Amino acid sequence: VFITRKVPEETVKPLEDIATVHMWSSEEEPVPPDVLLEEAKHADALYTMLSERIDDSLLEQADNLKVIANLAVGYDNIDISAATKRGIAVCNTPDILSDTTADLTFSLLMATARRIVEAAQYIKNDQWKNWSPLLMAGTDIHHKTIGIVGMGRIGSAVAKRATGFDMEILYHNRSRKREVEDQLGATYASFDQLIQKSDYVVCLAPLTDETRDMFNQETFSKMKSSAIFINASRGQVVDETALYEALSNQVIAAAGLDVFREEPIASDHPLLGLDNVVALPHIGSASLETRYGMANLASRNIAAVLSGRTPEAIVNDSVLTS
Ligand code: 8YV
Repeated sequence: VFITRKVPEETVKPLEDIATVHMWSSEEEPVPPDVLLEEAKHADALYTMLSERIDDSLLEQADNLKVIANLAVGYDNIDISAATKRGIAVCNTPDILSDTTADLTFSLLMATARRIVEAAQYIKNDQWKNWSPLLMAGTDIHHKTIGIVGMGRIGSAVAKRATGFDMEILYHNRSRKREVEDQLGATYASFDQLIQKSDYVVCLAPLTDETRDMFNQETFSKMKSSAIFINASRGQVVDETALYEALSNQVIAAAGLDVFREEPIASDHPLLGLDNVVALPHIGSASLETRYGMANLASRNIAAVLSGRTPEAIVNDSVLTS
């Protein structure tokens, strides 16, 4: 088993009973592509992160590979059809991270609306010399309209949190979700209706050919000028140049971003220079409880496949029967 990042030792123990485990242990440097390829050529299992691209040319040389376990619910870093055609199982870590990611998404929405980061920096910079009625005045969250794009497990958990703030909930998704309509009072909207009516446009959609660049100059221009855009899914759903223009020219009011097109982003990234942006380093699922839970699940997924059992979370289950 080759693990592409340093994960907690204790979560790897069950794997060490059944396999030889190699782990890339540098906290500073990602695994170089040539090391990944060399390890992949001999490995029965790859334990990967979003940062590693697992493409057809790598898989072609990975003759022994039986399973790839991603430490993420998303798997857009892996060529699923190339893995499936070679009978390689691709596993992920769904469910366990939904509430934690929803907590972060809602925190980001609140931090952006109420200017929490800007205000905390203001006081630390010793700028708080006086008080005025509109000092660091933000915008309300309660009783506003939230539009959730991507009503999957994380989207539903965000909608649930929004009910506690008496928000009106709109959602857009590939398919209607009757349970969020019946249980949380959410209303289905077309993408255009949602972006036009929402005070908070929250993207939780996976990266697919349909969602790539779905937030662009045209979509930002249709949003309210008071709208706040929150992205906790994938950076590639956003045209960042268009977002920068929209935020600089008050086409929309603010953005809270946990994800970027190229991660990690450089400190001179234009979006970081804007006061109306709250930026986070892709920490949606980063609570200790959840990251340990995800790591244990990734190990269990690998152990299951290598022992001929059905893993708890598999993306391409057709390989189990083929
Ligand atoms: C990742 C995520 O797990 O699960 C996902 O799809 O985006 C995150 O929770 C995290 O960035 C580690 O790869």
